[in-house]
Amino acid sequence: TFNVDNLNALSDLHPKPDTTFAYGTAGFRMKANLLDSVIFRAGIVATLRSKKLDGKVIGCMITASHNAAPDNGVKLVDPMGEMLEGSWEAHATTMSNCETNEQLAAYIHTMVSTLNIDLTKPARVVFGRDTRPSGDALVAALKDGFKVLDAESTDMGIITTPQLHYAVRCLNTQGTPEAYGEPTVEGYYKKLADAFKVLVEGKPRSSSTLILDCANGVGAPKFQEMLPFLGDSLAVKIVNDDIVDDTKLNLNSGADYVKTQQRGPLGLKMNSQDRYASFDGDADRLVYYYADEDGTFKLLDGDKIAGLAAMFIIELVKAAGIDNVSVGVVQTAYANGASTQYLRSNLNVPVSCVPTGVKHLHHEAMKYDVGVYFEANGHGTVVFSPSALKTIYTAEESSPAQAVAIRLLRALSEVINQTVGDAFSDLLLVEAILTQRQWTPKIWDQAYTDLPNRLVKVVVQDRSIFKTVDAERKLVEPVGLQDAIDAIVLKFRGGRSFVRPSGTEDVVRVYAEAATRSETDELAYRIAGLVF
Ligand code: 16G
Ligand code: ZN
Repeated sequence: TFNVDNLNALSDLHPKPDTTFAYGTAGFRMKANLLDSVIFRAGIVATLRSKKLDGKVIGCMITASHNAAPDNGVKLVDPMGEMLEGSWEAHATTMSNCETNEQLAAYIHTMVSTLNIDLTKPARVVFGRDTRPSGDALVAALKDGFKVLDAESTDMGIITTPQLHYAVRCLNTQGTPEAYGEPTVEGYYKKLADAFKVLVEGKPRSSSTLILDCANGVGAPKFQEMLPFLGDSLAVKIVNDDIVDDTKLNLNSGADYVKTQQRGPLGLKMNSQDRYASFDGDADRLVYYYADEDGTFKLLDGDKIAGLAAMFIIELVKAAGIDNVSVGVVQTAYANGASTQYLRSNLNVPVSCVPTGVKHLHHEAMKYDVGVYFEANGHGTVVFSPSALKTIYTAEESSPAQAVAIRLLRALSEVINQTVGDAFSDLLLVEAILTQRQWTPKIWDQAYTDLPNRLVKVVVQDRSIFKTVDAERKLVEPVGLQDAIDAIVLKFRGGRSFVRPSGTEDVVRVYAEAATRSETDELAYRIAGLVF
């Protein structure tokens, strides 16, 4: 089934530019005009992965998330909707860097023999893309990649990243006891909306308006498409929904802008009556915010969402009388110190810290019966173990209060996209909890007060010399630098700071937090000075 002439003919259509590629924490991501060969070859990797897994469906998502419009990228999705396994990221990297058709053919042969891939097995792939103008041409390259080893492919068109993850899991679990849902966007909307309706049933709707900034990305048309399924259970006003003028994508808007700038989208007039939320360009990140009475901007980021979700789930587990179900929260070093303190001391919930990147958080969260994980930047979800789901679905009520808690827990497990962080699903989760509690964002915000924090980028000669341990909280190389950092941090009240090389940009990031704004800024400045 592997015809080298066929490979050569197809590969000639997608020549490799003079660039070195790497499958990083967010897949391959760069200027779209460099991606043609990479995406063609990603199609081959996806095909091989599917054959290796006995024809299980593999997903390919063409997106560059919160990056600017000229960028694009590709991520592969494993059968249960999770990120591609680590060892295969390395294969994708090697294949993307083969210089000639001969090298490419040789590497395919190497993979087939070392990984024992049976080429007579079928391959099935499903793919989608965001709204970027480069998407169409890159889809064509991907399809050529599928032709190399005859993968059977399904095009889901323009969709959000989490919708693709959802579809992959649905396709691979259809007809099994773990069936996840209908593998269509309509199936996705219906599943989320039905669960949401159960979660808000009988509760008065908030009189304030939810204003939803879609970063002029795919979240806009897709959330619009979900609204009829939600009916009158949720009132939303969508803003930043221009996907025609592609220069507007993620521009001065969206979750990344709001989180990093600590302000609302440019041009959006905020008032203290309403609540606000922002998606990023592929709708896998969510942040909330509001304006205080005096007009001060207040951010409710991924840490705040994790705290809200953990609080609600812990109380439901207790009320349902299934205390044997363990709940845990997973964060990264970027989590605000006040949020970690709140989780540990107020909620008494175990908190683990892992390196940046969704796959680390997801993996760690699966160690709990119910694992809540969020990055401060708004990417996160909740995962339920099979045994937790079994307990939740077989629990028997001995009081009306217990019956309510069990019903809500079941609906929560349905409204949450357990495959990956999903802005739609997380938004419905937050709205459900606020409605259940009849809380305003301000009441939600009162759980704890964020310590002032500052994130600084430092451009260095060679970021690969920075080596971290302890979930990126300590540097072991360059030798001596951590001692210098510690000595400075000690001088600041409530001081905390760490330095790590970025996984997505050619920079080193410095994070600092301290008791006051000015002390935080000074701390960040002094640590950055050490790194530079
Ligand atoms: C990637 C990660 C994101 C992380 C970011 C950090 C995934 C799907 N995405 O975008 O979770 O926050 O990288 O970037 O894992 P950095 O290494 O440049 O700080
Ligand atoms: Zn994203």
